[in-house]
Amino acid sequence: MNSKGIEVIIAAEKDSTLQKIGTKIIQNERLLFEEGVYLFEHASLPYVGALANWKRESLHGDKTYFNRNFHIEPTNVCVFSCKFCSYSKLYAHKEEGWELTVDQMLDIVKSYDGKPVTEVHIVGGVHPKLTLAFFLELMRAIKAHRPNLHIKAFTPVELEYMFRKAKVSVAEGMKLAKEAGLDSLPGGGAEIFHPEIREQICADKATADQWLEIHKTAHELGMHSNATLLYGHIESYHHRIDHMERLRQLQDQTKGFNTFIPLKFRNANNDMSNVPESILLDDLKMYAISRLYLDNFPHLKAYWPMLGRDAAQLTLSYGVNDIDGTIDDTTKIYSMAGSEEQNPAMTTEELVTLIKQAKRQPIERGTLYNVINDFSN
Ligand code: V47
Ligand code: SF4
Repeated sequence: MNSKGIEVIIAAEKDSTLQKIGTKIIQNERLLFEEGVYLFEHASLPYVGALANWKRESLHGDKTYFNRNFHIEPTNVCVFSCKFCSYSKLYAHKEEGWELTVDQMLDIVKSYDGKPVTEVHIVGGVHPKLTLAFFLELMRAIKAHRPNLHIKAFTPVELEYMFRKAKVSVAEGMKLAKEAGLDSLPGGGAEIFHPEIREQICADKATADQWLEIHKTAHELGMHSNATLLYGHIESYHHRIDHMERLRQLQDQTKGFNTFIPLKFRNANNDMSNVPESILLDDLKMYAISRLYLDNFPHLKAYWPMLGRDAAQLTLSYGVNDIDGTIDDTTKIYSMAGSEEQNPAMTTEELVTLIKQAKRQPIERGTLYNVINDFSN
């Protein structure tokens, strides 16, 4: 949509505060905390959607990125007990879970030999016996086998525990991880930063400050990272904006974040199954408002294994310009939590079709948004 079109939509808005917010957006002015909350409370989906779509098109045109990736989940045994987690087993019940050796994980990597994947995403539970040394060995083994495979691995929850056990500082630990082959950090473990909610849903794991410190350290070492927000459970709108505000402030300092990924809470098989899931209209508003509030994040991603591919396709009209990757049925986190994607895998052709159906331009990217292939034609 051109700027005349969005100006007409803003002028037609009856609420003068929403009009003012719309004008700020098209003048590239930063939204205040209370304006973010106001959007959640008062804006209609078509209004925030049009603004977010305008913002997305002014940043990226129709370009919509995806990559060819696979996941490795080293273990689902975990010392923590997040209430929303449908996937982990406490160490006391470790025989019900899984635990992969370095060789088993290297075999997974080798099973992609000759295939055009560019990224391995490694995250899992926090197993008390899997040490920093173990994961350094894993990364060295992967890099020795396939040096160009980008390793996007470990949440600050896993890293904080590994570093604490190994008695190294965050700075030392991150340096060791980088030297062993860690290329970037995924966005997981962020959940909701605000202590009012964090203490209710994941009290015992890394705090918001620890999460932010580890990402900051990664950025200072020249690495990029992503950030997530787990939404649609017991949090309020101001908790969501507080979370985005903390990310926006760190990004102002480091510019190290690539992508923001809102993660829809799924309620199957966990201790929060009594909490209803958000409706599609609110999912789309979440994406749109993220695009508007996080003005210094280049990319906004819809993670289709969690959202389902139909909803993910819709988000491409609500600010989203990235749809993650092929996945190849290598993650269990979302199928175990009740996602409609029970065996998440999409071929490149399916991803390209999904993006083209939304009248967007499919671009295969590397993890750091280098263009690998333009599938427009
Ligand atoms: O931190 C766990 C979430 C995250 C549930 O960086 C749940 O490219 C919803 O961060 N309902 C891990 N969400 C996954 C993650 C991620 C995924 C895709 C891409 C990237 C990236 C990062 O999964 C956890 C937690 O927030 N999660 N359980 C659940 N029941
Ligand atoms: Fe463990 Fe992660 Fe599940 Fe929390 S979300 S219990 S840290 S695997």
